[in-house]
Amino acid sequence: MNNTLNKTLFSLTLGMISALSTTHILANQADAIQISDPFIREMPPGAFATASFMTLNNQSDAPIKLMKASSNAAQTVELHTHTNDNGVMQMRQVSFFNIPAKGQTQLKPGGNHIMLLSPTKKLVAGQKATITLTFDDGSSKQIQVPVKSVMNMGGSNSMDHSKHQHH
Ligand SMILES: [Cu+2]
Repeated sequence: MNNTLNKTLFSLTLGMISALSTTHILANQADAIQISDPFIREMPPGAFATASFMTLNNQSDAPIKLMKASSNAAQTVELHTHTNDNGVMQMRQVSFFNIPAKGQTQLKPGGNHIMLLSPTKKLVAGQKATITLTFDDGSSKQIQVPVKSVMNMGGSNSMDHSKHQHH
């Protein structure tokens, strides 16, 4: 009786170990994402928002979603994209950015970006802010992002992206 029970437990344990080792070989998603060229656009005087741009490289064999971003420099951080409605560029909040398997997603002016709303400090070129990126497996990555002044993205209203070049 005891012997049978022990054998059952033993095989159950073996089964669990092999299940774990086959499904958890990969590191978490945050480790599979490499960030290149991150920056935050310097805030023009009087602005109440700015944006961060970067390239997200996915080194894993599966697509990864960036679900959320937060920062020590802004009260609200949103994932935004641009849409072209009859020639009018508008920003829209999206629920995630997809980063394809073995591929990359570029966040750039006029396209996808991380919106920093209600900054908690003035973001001036030369400073750095922390941005935390959270992926769909719940893992997260913290990066130090330099603030840069980007001349050709000017305009007194930081929400106005209409000056971007069009094809
Ligand atoms: Cu935006």
